[in-house]
Amino acid sequence: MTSDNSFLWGSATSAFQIEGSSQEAERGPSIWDAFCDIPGNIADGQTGQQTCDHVRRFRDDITLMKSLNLQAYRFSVSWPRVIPEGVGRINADGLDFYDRLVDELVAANIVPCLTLYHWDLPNALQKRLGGWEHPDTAKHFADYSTLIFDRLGDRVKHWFTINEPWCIAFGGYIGGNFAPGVQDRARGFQVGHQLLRAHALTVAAFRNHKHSDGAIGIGLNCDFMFPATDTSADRDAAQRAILDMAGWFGDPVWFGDYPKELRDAYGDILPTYSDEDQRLLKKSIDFIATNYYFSDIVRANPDAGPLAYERITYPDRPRTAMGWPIVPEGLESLLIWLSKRYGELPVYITENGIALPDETVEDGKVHDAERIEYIRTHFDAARRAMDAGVDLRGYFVWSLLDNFEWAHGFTKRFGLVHCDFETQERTIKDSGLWYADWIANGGWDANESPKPCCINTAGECQ
Ligand code: IFM
Repeated sequence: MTSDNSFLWGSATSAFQIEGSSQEAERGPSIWDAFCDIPGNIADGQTGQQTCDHVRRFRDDITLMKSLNLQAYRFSVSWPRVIPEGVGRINADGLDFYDRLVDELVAANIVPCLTLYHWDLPNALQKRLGGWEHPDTAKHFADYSTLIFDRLGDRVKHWFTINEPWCIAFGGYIGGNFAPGVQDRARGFQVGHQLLRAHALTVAAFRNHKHSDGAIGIGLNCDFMFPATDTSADRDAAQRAILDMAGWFGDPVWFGDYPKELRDAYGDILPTYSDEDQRLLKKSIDFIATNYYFSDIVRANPDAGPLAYERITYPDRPRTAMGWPIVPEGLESLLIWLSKRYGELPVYITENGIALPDETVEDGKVHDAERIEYIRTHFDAARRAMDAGVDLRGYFVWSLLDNFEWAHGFTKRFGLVHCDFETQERTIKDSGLWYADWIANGGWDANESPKPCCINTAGECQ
């Protein structure tokens, strides 16, 4: 993504999670607004109406980014803020907001990295077409994306089409804990299929655009899977589990089709691409972008679903407030796996971070030593992957601000900066101060070897 191979230290957010819908630059409703309106869907009954009120406070938030010494900021554009019904009428105020945001980032010498879709589909498209299940939604997405290329492409050179298609398809249509709350595997596969078509159409539009002098990719979320034992049965099962998650979306955007293992296991419920779709999908990424939070252990089990594997959570690892085990070496293994499979392209870690319980502001400070430890051990894991040959070009800590954590509402805090959702007061946490120093000091010390991970795949200290 960077033309000169320089490394970007950044942080990330998304539109629905921080912007609020304030009167200024008012947005149309998204599927997440509709989902929040159904009692029981969001842990604390909260909504995305105000969140961090970033639309009105973005200048102050850029000042905070400067205090953190961020070199890059990854944010998403809200499709329904720009085109309230998903097609047709453009909300000039909405588009202006992103124009000003990008201008101010550039003026602050912070590289704007733009995600076109982070889960907030215009609800009008859900109601009228059935959302991502309908092939026309992919075309409408490419048209909306072209509008953004037209308006911002002179200044934005770092693009992501869709953030975490796995979460959209699996969480929204198989698990059902995300909008729109469906539980049906075949429909989940159809949604994944159309998301990939949307990505491919958008990348084709980008590559034919007058502002195509940037780079574009898709943000994949991948847990890593370590085999439970060193038997070939468990090793193969772990590979199938990785393909089920990372390969579901990673293989099509590089090879032009789903992994054979998925096709063999799922059969006809996995849709088929036309020749034209395959042509557009193949090599439709300029870099690998991955979001990493944790890993699991995998065991072969012929009775456990079509791919015959079972995921087991680490029994003895410390856990985050999300209940996720802390497995830094999984990031190292994931980066190596992705790089080997997908052409040794440049790689970006587009999200990585931790939610902690009970964070409070005392005397203007938030002491979050566990977050510093989490981030530091993951930075070291990334560095080991670089030493093993991965062409890593950037790292975006999730998240700049505490924000609306989807079905968890405001109960999980991921920020480097604490946000009081009543007063909107921001407080830089100890981790934010630590990260500012880390960036100012140039990241890993060139003379310092990253610490080896002392914990093996069984969770024991070696
Ligand atoms: O907050 C989310 C983000 O929107 C997508 N990736 C995972 C984060 C933490 O759950």
